Amino acid sequence: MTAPSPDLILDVENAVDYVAARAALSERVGRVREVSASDEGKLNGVLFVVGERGSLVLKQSLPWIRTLPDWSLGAERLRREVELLRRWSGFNPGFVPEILAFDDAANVVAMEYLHEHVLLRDALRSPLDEATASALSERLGGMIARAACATSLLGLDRAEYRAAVERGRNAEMTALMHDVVFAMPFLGEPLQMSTALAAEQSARIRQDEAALAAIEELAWTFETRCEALLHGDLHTGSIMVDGADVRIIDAEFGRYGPVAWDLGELLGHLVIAEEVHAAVGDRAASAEVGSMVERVVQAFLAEMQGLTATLPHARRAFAMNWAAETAGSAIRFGGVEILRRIIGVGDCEQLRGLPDAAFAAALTTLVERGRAAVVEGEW
Ligand code: SR1
Ligand code: MG
Repeated sequence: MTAPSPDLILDVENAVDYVAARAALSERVGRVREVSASDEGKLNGVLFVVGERGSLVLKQSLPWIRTLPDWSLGAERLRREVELLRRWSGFNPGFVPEILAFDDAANVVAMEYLHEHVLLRDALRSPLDEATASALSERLGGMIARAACATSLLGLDRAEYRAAVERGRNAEMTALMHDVVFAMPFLGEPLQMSTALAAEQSARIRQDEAALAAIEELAWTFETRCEALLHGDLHTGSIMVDGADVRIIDAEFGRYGPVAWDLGELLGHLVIAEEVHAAVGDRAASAEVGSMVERVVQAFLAEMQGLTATLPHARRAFAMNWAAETAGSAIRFGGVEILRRIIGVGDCEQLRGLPDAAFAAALTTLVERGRAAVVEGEW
């Protein structure tokens, strides 16, 4: 059942008045020249506002999923996103867009408009040069390690950690992510990408006892391990890049959870990009993106080495064992992320528009690799 409509639903027309009524926003943009709506973003509405003096983005959460309006979802998710982005900017300065204002009555955040940045998912559609692939891998792996250290028991004392876990609960969004990643795709729910081939692969996975048992275990870990403050949905559509400059967006799933989920979701999407290039015969681009999978993991481990260098010996030994174990579990989480994008409601935008033969090749290979990652812990 759809939730009642809120008083204000921002659109390209009323956004002009919305900005004009708020001094901090109107001073930034001046007289508004153009407002356009983004068609990205499954959950929330996003408007780009460009004025004579400057620009900004307005993002609004409504009490339903934007692309699935019959699906109710608490609009306060945006407050969680704002909190998480503010928190992350503390240990990852420069990795988060500037937050200009948060309106908790209308659930609207005004943020810096990153004109030059594009989604990493889109950047990965073209071949990356070696220097950019290398710098991006280093930044992304390092960023995940810094968040893990700063918000876990490695960086907080026990009382601080317990309070942070308590504050960081995000039950509704955790339940949504659980359902769309670990449950619905494997229960035969209607497919988003309803091609015969996707349906066939979905039926195969649903009869694969080894895969289903491994996914049960991952769902358990996802729900019960409150290690550190996660972004919670760190796929390549939640990361904006300009060359090697990285900005993290869409943090409404932020919560305490297993670091391997953040790392693994990212790795899974790099593997998807790798296989899309392979399916259209661009081997060099495929190899370059493929190499980022290992490079992100190495950067995560290297940053963990640096960050834990001054810890007492035993704690450091534990931390590095934990980091290695996290890198292993990330492959498994990456596998389930690949599978759910292909056979679930989360959708795999990267495969859209591929010629039939390339679509079939990418889909089949990705299901094989996703399954191997989940069951064997290897891509
Ligand atoms: C209802 S589909 C929700 C998915 O979109 C977001 O990007 C998240 O990945 C989530 O799983
Ligand atoms: Mg998102």
